[in-house]
Amino acid sequence: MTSTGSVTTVAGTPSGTPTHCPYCALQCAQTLTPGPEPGPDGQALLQVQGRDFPTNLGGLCRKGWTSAEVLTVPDRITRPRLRTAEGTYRETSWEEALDLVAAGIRTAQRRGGADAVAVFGGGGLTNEKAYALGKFTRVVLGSRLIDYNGRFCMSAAATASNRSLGLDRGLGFPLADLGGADAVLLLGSNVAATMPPFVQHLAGVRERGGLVVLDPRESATAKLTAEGAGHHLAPVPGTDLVVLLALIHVVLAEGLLDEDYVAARTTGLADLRAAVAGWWPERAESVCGIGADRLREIARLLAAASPSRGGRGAYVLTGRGVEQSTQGTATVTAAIDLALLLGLIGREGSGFGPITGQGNGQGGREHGLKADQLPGYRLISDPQARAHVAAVWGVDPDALPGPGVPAVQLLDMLGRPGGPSVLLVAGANVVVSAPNAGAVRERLSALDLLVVLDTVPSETALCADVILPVLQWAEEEGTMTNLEGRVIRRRRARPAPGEARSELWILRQLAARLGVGHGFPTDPAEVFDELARASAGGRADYSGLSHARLDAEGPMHWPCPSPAHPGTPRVLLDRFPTPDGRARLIPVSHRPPADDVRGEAPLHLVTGRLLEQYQSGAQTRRVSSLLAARPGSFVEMHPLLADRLGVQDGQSVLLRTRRGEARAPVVITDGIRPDTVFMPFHYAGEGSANLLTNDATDPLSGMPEFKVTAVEIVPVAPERSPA
Ligand SMILES: Nc1nc2c(c(=O)[nH]1)N[C@H]1C(S)=C(S)[C@@H](COP(=O)(O)OP(=O)(O)OC[C@H]3O[C@@H](n4cnc5c(=O)[nH]c(N)nc54)[C@H](O)[C@@H]3O)O[C@H]1N2
Ligand SMILES: Nc1nc2c(c(=O)[nH]1)N[C@H]1C(S)=C(S)[C@@H](COP(=O)(O)OP(=O)(O)OC[C@H]3O[C@@H](n4cnc5c(=O)[nH]c(N)nc54)[C@H](O)[C@@H]3O)O[C@H]1N2
Ligand code: SF4
Ligand SMILES: [Mo]
Repeated sequence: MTSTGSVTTVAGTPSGTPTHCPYCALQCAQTLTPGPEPGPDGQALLQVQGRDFPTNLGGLCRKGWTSAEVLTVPDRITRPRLRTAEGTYRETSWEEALDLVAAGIRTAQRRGGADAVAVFGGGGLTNEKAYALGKFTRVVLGSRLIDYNGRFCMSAAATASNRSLGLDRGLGFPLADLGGADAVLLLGSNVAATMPPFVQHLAGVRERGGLVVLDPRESATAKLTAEGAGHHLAPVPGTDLVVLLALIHVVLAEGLLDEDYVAARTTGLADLRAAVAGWWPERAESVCGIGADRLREIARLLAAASPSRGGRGAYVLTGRGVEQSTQGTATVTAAIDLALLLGLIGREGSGFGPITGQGNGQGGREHGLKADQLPGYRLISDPQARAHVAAVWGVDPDALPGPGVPAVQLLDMLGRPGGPSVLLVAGANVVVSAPNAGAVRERLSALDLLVVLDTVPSETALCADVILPVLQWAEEEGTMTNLEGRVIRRRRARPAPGEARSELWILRQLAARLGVGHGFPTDPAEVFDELARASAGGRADYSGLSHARLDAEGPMHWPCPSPAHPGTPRVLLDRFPTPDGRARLIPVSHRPPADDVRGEAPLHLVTGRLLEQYQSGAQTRRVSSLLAARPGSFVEMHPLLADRLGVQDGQSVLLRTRRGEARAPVVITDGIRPDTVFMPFHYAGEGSANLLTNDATDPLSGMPEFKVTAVEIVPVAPERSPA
């Protein structure tokens, strides 16, 4: 066993079930083997080993190593549950639970029409489950109201990529390509904590001094720039777009652009030039707080890495730090503009890409969980797309509903006059992870019927009238699409616990009760074959893939339009899928965050992740070693700020924003700007960060403003310990 920091690798190729980690989009390869110990359910506990794969190179992070524990947590739900009049739950049969859900749906739709029932999906669901859920919503419910937690994650990057490049595949190249570059610009991404094995791909660029990290905190990733490995820029939160406009300004003013590439492969240079003319570095400095000379230095470093100036290549990558903002699409657009000016996109050894977060955040949007999309990344408003998908589904195109609304808006409509009165949630824990979570909890309680499909009693499941127990990860067959657009196989290594059932079975049962007796197969391979047909000719074309082919030939990148096609590791090499084949340079302008950091709420609250916890914590707070490592919420602040507020390390503070209040202990660190505090969002209860966050959204993508909130902090008198 070798260990490099938080990544541990096991040599050798053990026998067992080859599959991938349940959590993030890196989808590290694992081998699961039954161990000698029986679990609480009498089945052998699984042992996890890292397996060699291009993204993780055999490594796993601490969450991956401990992932098997998620399968046997003590409060795993194994039978359907109904809420009782007393507000507790009783177990029931599938018959009773499904009959009740179907009756609730029928009653709601009789009164309020098709859109009286809404669906909220998740980016952790397999492609097969995501596809079936999208089809169920459009065909059986006939409702337009479906969206998913990927809206909170990838929507700004997807909107910008589609608009500028005509395609959104997350990374358009294999991750391993980063290894050869001279520069990597990481915009608001903390991969050292969020995808630890990713860091191996940054070794080359760090050796050459070219890693540039933009983050108001000295994150684990920012620390990787120390000792000559690169640069950490800590902007005022919410001013990333100004940093990018200044970098573009310098590239244009100093003639550092790749003129041939820009002339041959893009349009819009004149407008972009005009838009950035006013963002000379000294003016940018006054807004973003990063020195003008440093901005010039970074622009020159990136330009020198461009192949057009003799460099080995450069990458511009975005994370949630810059995307989860009311100007998320604009900021990603500027990142793409910069990459285009330097001639990086669609060129081997260079590139641009957002780093997809959830295990299947990519596949979820490709196969129909997003309000405006049909399978194959087709637009639901496009008549040709509707005709194609309707033919595969055997329905009249006119019977398909139109586009729905983005997640934040959908949650806000619940239980209001004219809004949905029934909600089905599969694969999300919105009362912890949605912005302004206090208001979301209220909306859920205004519903006539809330149905949550989950493996555990998450905080959202505990708001439900009906909880349906599902299969997860090592209990099911299916496919996932990772951050590189690589389609991989998820394989079963353990029997279903108790009476838990796959969503595929549940949707088939509900469809039958609602009068649709066909079109919902329960074999994932069969669902995949239909999904492949539905995607044929679409942007995300999977029609050359099948479970059998992926098993025989290994993971493959989409588009893969025929059984003989080898898949497409690198996209956009020859042309952009826009009407004229060119990428668009798009001018964008800076707006400050929706919350005003002044007066009553004078500090910036930024939120994000810890290595040892995943998302809402529904899974990882139930894994004993992860909970022990990170037991609860906290607020990180600079010693200067702690002094000013008069608080000590470990002391509790009250945080107040326009949305609500939270309480958490202080952690003092000098790795953060003195005008900014940081909270992880993994926790429920009084330390829940999303009680504070802003549900204002980006007008183009619907992405909420998770990352920057104006906050007031008040010390709470230390409680006297009982005598
Ligand atoms: N351990 C762990 N790993 C995960 C996850 C998890 O929950 N836990 N979730 C997965 C998912 S779904 C996702 S989306 C990815 C997310 O992966 P990342 O994007 O790497 O994660 P975050 O911590 O949300 O945000 C990254 C950084 O943005 C910074 N930031 C905050 N505000 C700003 C700002 O205004 N400007 C800039 N430039 N930076 C800012 C934060 O300080 C933080 O360090 O991680 C995936 N991997
Ligand atoms: N303040 C703040 N808030 C944020 C963010 C932030 O950076 N800051 N990041 C946002 C981002 S990027 C994301 S992706 C969201 C994620 O936020 P959530 O939607 O809350 O994500 P998870 O905690 O992954 O929830 C997944 C749920 O699905 C369950 N589950 C697992 N497997 C299955 C399955 O196969 N089927 C079903 N039906 N259920 C399953 C899990 O037990 C869990 O309850 O949070 C967002 N919220
Ligand atoms: S980096 Fe992501 S996929 Fe890899 S082991 Fe950790 S959580 Fe799992
Ligand atoms: Mo995410």
